[in-house]
Amino acid sequence: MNKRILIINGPNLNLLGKREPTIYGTTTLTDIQNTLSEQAKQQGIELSFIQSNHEGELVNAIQQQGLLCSCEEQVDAIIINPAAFTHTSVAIRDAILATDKPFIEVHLSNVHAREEFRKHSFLSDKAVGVICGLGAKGYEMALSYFIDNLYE
Ligand code: CA2
Repeated sequence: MNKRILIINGPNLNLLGKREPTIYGTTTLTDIQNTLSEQAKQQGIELSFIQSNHEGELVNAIQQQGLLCSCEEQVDAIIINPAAFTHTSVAIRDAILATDKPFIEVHLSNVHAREEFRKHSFLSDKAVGVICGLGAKGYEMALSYFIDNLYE
């Protein structure tokens, strides 16, 4: 059966490529999703995407796709850029942990080279891995990791 991976993007990431290109680059979220879809298609992996500016919507999507639907429909892994919710959201942490699925945390920017408050993440200690500072490439690397490791 094909593996499924959920790609989650948090608040304001819908603005990618349209504002603040010096920090977040010129690639749009649609560009990122198209590249990932192409990468996944070649490997027979099914991706689903959610971007939301609302914490509760992200929690609902994580519950729905990682826990509440039938076993065959559940995702096998999660790639998440929680954006600002990285540094604030116990609710997203709890939802992700409740799924018991492996996840990789991705950040476009190097959060450790920015403001102090960006150094703390409510997810990193439970992630399979954390990728930051490599721009859109970070999502591709996370997907590549799961492509190589989900079948073990
Ligand atoms: O570097 C990342 O990927 C972040 O998750 C991005 C978040 C930030 O709060 C995290 O600390 C690090 C912010 C996303 C905002 O995205 C924008 C994109 C274009 C223009 C304005 C904001």
